[in-house]
Amino acid sequence: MDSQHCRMNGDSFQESSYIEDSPNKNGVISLIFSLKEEVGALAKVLRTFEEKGINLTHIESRPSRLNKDEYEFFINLEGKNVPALDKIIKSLRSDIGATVHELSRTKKKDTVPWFPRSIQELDRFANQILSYGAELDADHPGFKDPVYRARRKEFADIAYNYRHGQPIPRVTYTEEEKKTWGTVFRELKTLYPTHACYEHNHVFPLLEKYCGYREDNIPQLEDISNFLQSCTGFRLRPVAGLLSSRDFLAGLAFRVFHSTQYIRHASKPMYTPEPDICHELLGHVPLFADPSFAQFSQEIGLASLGAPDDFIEKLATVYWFTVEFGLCKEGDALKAYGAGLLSSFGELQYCLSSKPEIQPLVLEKTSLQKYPVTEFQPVYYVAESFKDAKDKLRKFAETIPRPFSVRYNPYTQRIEVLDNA
Ligand code: HBI
Ligand code: NLE
Ligand code: FE
Repeated sequence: MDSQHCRMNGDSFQESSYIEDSPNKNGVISLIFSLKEEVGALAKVLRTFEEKGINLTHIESRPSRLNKDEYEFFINLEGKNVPALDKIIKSLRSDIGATVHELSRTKKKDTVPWFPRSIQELDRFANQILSYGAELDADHPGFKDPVYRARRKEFADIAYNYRHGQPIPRVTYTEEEKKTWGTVFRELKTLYPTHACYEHNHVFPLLEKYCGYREDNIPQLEDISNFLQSCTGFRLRPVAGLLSSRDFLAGLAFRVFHSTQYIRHASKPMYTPEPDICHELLGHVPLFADPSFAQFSQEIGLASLGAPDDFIEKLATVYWFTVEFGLCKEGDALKAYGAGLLSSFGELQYCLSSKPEIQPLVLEKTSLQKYPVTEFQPVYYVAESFKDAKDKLRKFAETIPRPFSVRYNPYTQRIEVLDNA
């Protein structure tokens, strides 16, 4: 029951679209209902349960946060007589005018994990960072560097405090940070003409012209976000560290890319396993300015909404072998479009050498591929084109066991859910 108690104190319980995804094994059903404050209101409800012979095992109350003349009641009951319970819930709603949230029910095995329906709801991910947030892991090159750690905390705080719609705070980078950026920028720029895909090379000069991409300047997320919005509607929002795959992919459904703002430790400019501003700005950003790639990326995001965990894992793998480490065909040549390649001097050369294994992108197969996260990839997958990848992704998404389909309404910036039931 603990998770449900927590939820009462958190924000997510106010969301009526939330369906609890961990039904209680003991056959306990939890409900929250709210009632207008008046004499006998609760007694009336309790009598309904009594009449139907349903045993209440727990009850708590608190004033409603949404409606100040209402009270909310959290109850547990023995879930033995489910048909009777359905009737009670109906009657609470229609006869008593109560708002009822059903938090868990054993029979709901095929429930759907919560997902954001509006772009503002992405604010909820801000403090759900997996690792490397303000606290760095012990094997991180910055772990023993107190100055680097303090700096990372400053960046984490920007991300924690950020809300949708605000301008992204500008950062004054230190001389050391600019030097690290300069090294990465200079080396990569020599490889792009021969190793990067057409779209990357096409957009890069525009970023130099409009967004301050220079060897001696780390560009600002706000400027890039505005530029991307004018190209494809993609925007950036700052993030403190790694999000779960589910949260991260959900952002893409809204054409929102969660971007780190800190830079890698100065001791290792050529490769880092975690995303940093070099990776985001040199690897990801140029591609998000391309309409076809933007659409492909959003398609992965849409496929992820409300998908079961095992499917999220497959989509994360597809994301990995496309957006992060994808190769594509250009005539007879292979080029890199994956951001993890385009931001790593070492791996960008390696991926087009004869060393790694190259496979065609076949999502049924690609989505099951195991991969290392802290070294060069042994296998890469080749896309025919972004459009082809998007068509494949759509077909793949049709195999997700979801009782609904989704589409994004760019005018309202909301997800529309179309019931297939
Ligand atoms: N979180 N902030 C952030 N940045 C990423 O690039 C990222 C993430 N979480 C998961 C992830 N990437 C991918 O590896 C897939 O799991 C989607
Ligand atoms: N290895 C990449 C780099 O060094 O820029 C980052 C990859 C992030 C997934
Ligand atoms: Fe990335």
